[in-house]
Amino acid sequence: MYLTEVIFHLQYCTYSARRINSLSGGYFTITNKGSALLSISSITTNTQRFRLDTTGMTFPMVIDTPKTRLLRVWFNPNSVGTVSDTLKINSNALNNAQLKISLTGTGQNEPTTLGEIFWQGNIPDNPNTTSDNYKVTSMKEIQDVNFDGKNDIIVTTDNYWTICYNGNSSVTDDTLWKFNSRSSNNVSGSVIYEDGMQILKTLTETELMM
Ligand SMILES: [Ca+2]
Ligand SMILES: [Ca+2]
Repeated sequence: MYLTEVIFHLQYCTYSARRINSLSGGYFTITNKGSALLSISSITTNTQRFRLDTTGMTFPMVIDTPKTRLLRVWFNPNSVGTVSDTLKINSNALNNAQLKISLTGTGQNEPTTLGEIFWQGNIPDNPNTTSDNYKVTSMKEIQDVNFDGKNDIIVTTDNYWTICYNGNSSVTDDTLWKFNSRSSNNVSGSVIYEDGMQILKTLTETELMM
């Protein structure tokens, strides 16, 4: 029996063809199948075209057993053609102290037509509801919240989500954060129409304290 055994569900990730200068997430899970804490000291890539999303993350990243953690690696092609890289995950796992995942993606620069769909996704289930109406009730642009220089998008849904999407996605959607507004039968409320959602400017620390 391994003291700390790590299981990765992917050995490679192919991002396929994405619009150049877009930012698209690839998703990985790491499961600690051992009997001790898994401690990940670093996760690296070689190029700037693939980058680990470190939002809310500090190293060493500790994963309890038998827990799973989702990771996102952003692909940002800046020219036409295929780019490859290797994600290296260094940890105390006895079965694989440096796990490598191959990353491949292709930058594409096709002429676009009016009304073309740049990316799309499905509204997720809300685990706080038994029945879900996946209807989008409002959608607005928000200033750039993930610092890629492109504005992002807020969507509210009838199944009590307020979701912030990466506006610069390509092909598939990427959720930057989401907020549930239903905590019980008595405490719930969705944003039911466009005027029910207001986008505020980014608040300073002083304004937040007021
Ligand atoms: Ca549900
Ligand atoms: Ca953005």
